[in-house]
Amino acid sequence: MNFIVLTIFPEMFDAFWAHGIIRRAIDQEKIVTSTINIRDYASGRHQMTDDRPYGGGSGMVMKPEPLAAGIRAAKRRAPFAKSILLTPQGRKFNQHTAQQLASWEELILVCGRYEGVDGRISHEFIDYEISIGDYVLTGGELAAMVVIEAVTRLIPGILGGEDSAKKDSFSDGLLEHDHYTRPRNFEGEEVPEVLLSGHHQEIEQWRLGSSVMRTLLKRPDLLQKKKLGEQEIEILKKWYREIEKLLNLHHREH
Ligand code: 4FL
Repeated sequence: MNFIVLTIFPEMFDAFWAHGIIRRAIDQEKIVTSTINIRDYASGRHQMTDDRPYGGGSGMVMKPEPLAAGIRAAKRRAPFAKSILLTPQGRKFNQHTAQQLASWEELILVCGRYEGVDGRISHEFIDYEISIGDYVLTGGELAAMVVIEAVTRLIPGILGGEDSAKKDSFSDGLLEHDHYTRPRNFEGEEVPEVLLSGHHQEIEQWRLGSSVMRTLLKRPDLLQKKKLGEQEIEILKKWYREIEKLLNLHHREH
């Protein structure tokens, strides 16, 4: 995958490229990364990249010429690239979008600053607009990093375990199960016995139960959307019966 980032702060990406999974992906030549400084394509003594909005109002707008020239330069480096603008107005980014983007060979990520970019850029130079959530940042740089990291993790051969990405939260519509490591007793709380048993089938059962209940408690919206399997329905029914028993007990007392 070839990622090209257009930004007025290319230095923000230096640390990002240099660590962890991104660093490893670059070293293993699974991804190629570069930045284009939008200011390099701005003209005039001050190389301004923003200007006051037509029609008045507060805030600044990113000028179209430097962005267009920067995107054209990126397209020369990556002729088949799709160009993505990071903006609060974009489609909400999720794991599914990450999977779709991972199937492209080349991506140009355009980081807006200020109040936004000139409308003619979004109309004529951008294939997709992506938001990472309903909040406002001062620029698209952090959003671009989020997208690059989520996509890079999905490239085959990058994660330690080949199937880790498949077992991740969201990939099957459920949250991950609880995880435990040593020590067995931490400040009075024990690791669930079954995880020490070595019975792989029981462990898998327990993990599915943990996933389903965690999702029910923390993200019920995910369960509503998901098509539940037979095992998952059984788990919910089991807990439903437990709750009913408790309620009946209390009912008798009151
Ligand atoms: C981009 C916010 C993507 C959320 C300001 C400039 C943003 C953003 N997702 N805020 N770009």
